[in-house]
Amino acid sequence: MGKAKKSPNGDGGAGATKAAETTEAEDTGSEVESSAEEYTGQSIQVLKGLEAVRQRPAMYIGTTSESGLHHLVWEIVDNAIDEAMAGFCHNIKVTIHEDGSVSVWDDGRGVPVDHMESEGMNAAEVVYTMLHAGGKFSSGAYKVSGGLHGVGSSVVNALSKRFEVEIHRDGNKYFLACERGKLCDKLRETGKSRKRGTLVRFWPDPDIFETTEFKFTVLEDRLRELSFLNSGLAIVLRDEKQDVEQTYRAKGGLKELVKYMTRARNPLHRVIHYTKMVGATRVEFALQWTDSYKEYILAFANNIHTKDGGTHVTGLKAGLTRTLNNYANSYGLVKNGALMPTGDDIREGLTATISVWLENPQFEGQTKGQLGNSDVKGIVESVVNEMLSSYLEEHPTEARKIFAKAEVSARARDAAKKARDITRKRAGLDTALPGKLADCAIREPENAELFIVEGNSAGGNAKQGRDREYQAILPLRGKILNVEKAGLNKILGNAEVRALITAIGSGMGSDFDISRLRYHKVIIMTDADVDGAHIRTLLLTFFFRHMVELVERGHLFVALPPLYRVRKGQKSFYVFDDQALGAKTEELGGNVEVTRFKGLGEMNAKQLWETTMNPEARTLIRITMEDLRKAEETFEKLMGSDVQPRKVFITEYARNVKNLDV
Ligand code: 2B7
Repeated sequence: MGKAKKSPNGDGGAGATKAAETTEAEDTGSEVESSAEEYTGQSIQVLKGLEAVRQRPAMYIGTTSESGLHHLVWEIVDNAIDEAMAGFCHNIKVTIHEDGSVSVWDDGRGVPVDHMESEGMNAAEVVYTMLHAGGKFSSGAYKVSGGLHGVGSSVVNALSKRFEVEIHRDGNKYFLACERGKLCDKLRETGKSRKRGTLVRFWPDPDIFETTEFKFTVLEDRLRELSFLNSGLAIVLRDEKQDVEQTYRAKGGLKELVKYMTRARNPLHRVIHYTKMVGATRVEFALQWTDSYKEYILAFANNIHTKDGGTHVTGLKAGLTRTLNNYANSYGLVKNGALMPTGDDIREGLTATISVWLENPQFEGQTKGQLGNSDVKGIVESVVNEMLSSYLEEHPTEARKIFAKAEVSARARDAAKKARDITRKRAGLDTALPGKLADCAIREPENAELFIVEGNSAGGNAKQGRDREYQAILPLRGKILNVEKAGLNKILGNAEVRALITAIGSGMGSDFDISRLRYHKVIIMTDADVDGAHIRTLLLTFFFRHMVELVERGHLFVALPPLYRVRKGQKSFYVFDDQALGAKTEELGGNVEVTRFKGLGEMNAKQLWETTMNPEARTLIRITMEDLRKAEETFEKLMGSDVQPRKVFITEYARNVKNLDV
């Protein structure tokens, strides 16, 4: 529904009907749409009246699917709601009939039936057979309940194979009928009546709609909502096919809507509910805080749910913040050094509804789901401020509860923020390099390598054996923390982990920044034993959790130290597993001296360089995401209480190395 609907027939008037006839005679149909060249001013002229609606129904009701079908009901109901808003109608009844039609009855004044000189037609006929008859009948303050601004009735008529109106007015009963938008029974008096009101019944045109079956459940939700929005109005929904009937009536208006919304939660107080007129604008709001952490704000403008908020919602929020801040200040509720709750803190646990009525609502945004009238913000803000301040003054107990809730939220928010700040800071923004890092000379990360070495003695050997030009050594003492189990704060409290993060330089988690990486090769160098495998798994888990990009970009490696040295005479060979040992021994013809390296510390600096650190001879394994996932899986095994699978894994993992060197 948009302003676009006005354009094809904006001038309205009696001519429109004639033009509609012309259109039908020529049956321009879809040609008009498909041929851009023929889409001239003249063609546009031809597309007038209700025939235009039939040719482009989607332009008027959005779609011809089920939702478009139900839209027909809303267009009619909107007129009844307008009559209720004007104060003349108290009952609306919507009936789904067995023959597939829907009727809407309201007990308002009844559509006028006088002859209109200007149109040469009866007023009721004008209302139902001409586009844009709406303006001519405007009388109340809010002619817009969201529909087609009074054009709705004629649009529904155009899209119905049959359309009937019965008017009860001035003691008489009147009737008119149309087929596919064309008047077939001119308005006539059909008898006396002691009732007042309008009855519209229509049969949707199956040539237009994909489905013509109305659904109770679809109608139900909106009618209930309308009853909350129009306090006191009784809306009956009846389905003759299923013989079910439902009455919606909310004497308390939005207050009852809020109660309905918080029915499953624990409210801190009774619903706060106010209504006020400011000039021609009516503001109604209802509030209730519960012990939940969520915020629910439901907003309406002229009965339309503004799902994307808008100026009324901004005004409500501003009013809430201002009022509660003022209240806290005047009662000295915020102690020295304590935090003033923010708007978000104040709205934690709040369920609120706001409904505004204005003469000219502007619906904005992609789906027109946002109220745009800028003056509404200030109006709502001051209404909320005025009403809520006096509520707080008069209800000190409730006021304290509401404020206490906001305070708790403020403290929680502050604690969360502090934790985040510490994380950021610790995660590498403090750039002082750790004391135990033996850094390399070069500053170009592309060629620099960092060896993470377990234990001090291995660390010492690595420092001596390395090429200090481009190789840095970071010895880690003892087992690094089990990052799986510890919280982030605890992890960052661990000096070893902090040294690691700082040395690598790129930060961690969401603050990870690859451009600050200090070494393009980060190499884990641990013993070839069970402990070494364990610490390696812990490190891999840490990287997976907090620096996954390091792995994704291929910067993480595991160094593979030899397991044995095989010596024959003056010659030494290093082998990496039992299989290789057998092969080598065979090759050398037996009579060899075999040394098993239990740890890196058993190798001297020269041996460490020759076997594990020298790019010419070493074996590095680039860690892949797949490896990380495996480490992750095996982590369970490692950390579990079951000893056997742990042992099996460690032995396999430590030895089972493929994808050699880089
Ligand atoms: C803009 C047009 C559509 N209208 C009136 C008066 C009352 C009235 C209506 C209506 C839907 C289903 C039953 C005004 C407004 C036409 O002008 S439409 N009631 N109900 C309705 O459509 N219900 C009216 C001023 C004085 N007397 C009557």
